[in-house]
Amino acid sequence: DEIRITRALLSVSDKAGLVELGRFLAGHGVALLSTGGSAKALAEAGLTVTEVAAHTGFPEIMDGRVKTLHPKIHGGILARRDLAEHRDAMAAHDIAPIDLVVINLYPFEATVAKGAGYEDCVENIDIGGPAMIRAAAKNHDFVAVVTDPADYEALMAEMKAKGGATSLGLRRRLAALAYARTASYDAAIARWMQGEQQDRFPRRFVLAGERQQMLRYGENPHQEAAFYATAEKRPGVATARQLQGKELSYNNLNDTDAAFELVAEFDQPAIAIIKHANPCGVAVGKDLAEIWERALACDPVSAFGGIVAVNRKLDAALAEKLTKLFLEVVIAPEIDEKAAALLGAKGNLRLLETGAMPDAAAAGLTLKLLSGGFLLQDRDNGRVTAGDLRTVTKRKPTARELEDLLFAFRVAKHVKSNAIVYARNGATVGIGAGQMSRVDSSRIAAWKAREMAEAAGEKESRAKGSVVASDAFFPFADGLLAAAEAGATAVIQPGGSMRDEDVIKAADEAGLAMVFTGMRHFRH
Ligand code: 93A
Repeated sequence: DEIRITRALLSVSDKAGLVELGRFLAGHGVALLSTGGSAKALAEAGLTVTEVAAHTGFPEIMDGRVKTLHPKIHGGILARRDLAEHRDAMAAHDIAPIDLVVINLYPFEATVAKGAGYEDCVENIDIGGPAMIRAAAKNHDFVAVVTDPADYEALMAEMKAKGGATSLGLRRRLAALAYARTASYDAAIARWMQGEQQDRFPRRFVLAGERQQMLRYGENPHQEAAFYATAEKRPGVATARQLQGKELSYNNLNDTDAAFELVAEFDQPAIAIIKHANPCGVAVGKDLAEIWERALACDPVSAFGGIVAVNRKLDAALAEKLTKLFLEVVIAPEIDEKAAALLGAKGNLRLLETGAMPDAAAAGLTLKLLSGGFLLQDRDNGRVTAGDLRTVTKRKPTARELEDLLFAFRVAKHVKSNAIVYARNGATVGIGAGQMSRVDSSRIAAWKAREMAEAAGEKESRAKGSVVASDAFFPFADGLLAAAEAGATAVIQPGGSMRDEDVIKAADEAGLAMVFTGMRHFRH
């Protein structure tokens, strides 16, 4: 099963580590074959290298579009060394065996990512590279294929240990990686082309991911898990730099994503505290430390062990306050040096810096795996603004109510359905999440507003003088009446129920101001 490498073909766009590898191979008596740019780099390092064109006797033509697509190359890679017929064909056509293929492809993904034009992207579709990768991977019984500089080390280690040979085990692992690479490469090309044609729900949908890290376990300890990054470069958990703290867990990543996407909704400074992917306190304002107090006040019990997202540079005053509470993760676009030092005292706290905020209004997709398939949809980038609102009650909301209504509705978008959110003065005061009946979510939210006020020694429920948001319409007047009873003065909801008339009548009778958004924000 061990195959000694006698001839290697190196053809790489990313030249990192190429010379070191070339030198190592030459040191093991391996003959080097290479294409234009790669050959040049190797020769400049003083290595003896044969150009593919010299080897095949056929020049690189058509701006390099055809350089390795030649039987002397593909025959050398694909020949079965154990078949007389194949060996005879090699002899008859003067084909030398190639036992190692080292390739990384034209940087198609990077070309698209930097916003290059159509022609440029097309020219960066590698044909010869994938052909050789697939050929070498198919013939892994005899040939090793390396598609990533990250794997040079493993190859060299094994060759060193085995006197210049590779094992079947390694060649199989590399072959699987190779096919995953050509698949992800073609996936990127297909996604780009579908995008160019604005085909958002194509007949064939492909998606590729690169493993970022193995996780200790999944949602539960008996589930194994890993985190993958896609080509989308949205600022957030996948692109963040972890400044300190323990390894992120599956649930940490999921909750942190929810927290960061929530604060991305707000133009003004905002803080969200998340537990089990639902907010248990959100506030907006001017000063982060002061915003924190109001976000935390919503439900300080649930906030314990929570995940905190901030949409501004995390300052020392806020950091000081954050150290007072046990938190799992803090994420922000930027973190002040002093703040980082203060949070450093909390060694286990995972601190993430993203460099930027994601655009909440940007288009994108969300994908949910079902048994035997998946659901693909536009990400919910709908954002209700004052201009979208229609007042349906006799009383119009006051300016202050209006602000809180829009705030509460934005928060409700990030609460699992059925979602009810009470808010007052730019802070949530009661959140009801994930109930099967809307009236139960209403009750829970109102109860929270009362309980938390009581626990804080306040005389009145915090729902008093608040506004309330519902992610979907109230099907009956009962949920709305529960809110009025709790002390809410204004309501925001999509509207559109068969019984809207009854609900509006009930609101008028209770003296509430109510606005319809015309947009629903279910979230499951
Ligand atoms: O244009 S290609 O599709 N045609 C080919 O025959 C071919 N052979 C290798 N691109 C081809 N390659 C690619 O060239 C490799 O996959 C590699 O990315 C690149 C290396 O070129 P150079 O050594 O000239 O920098």
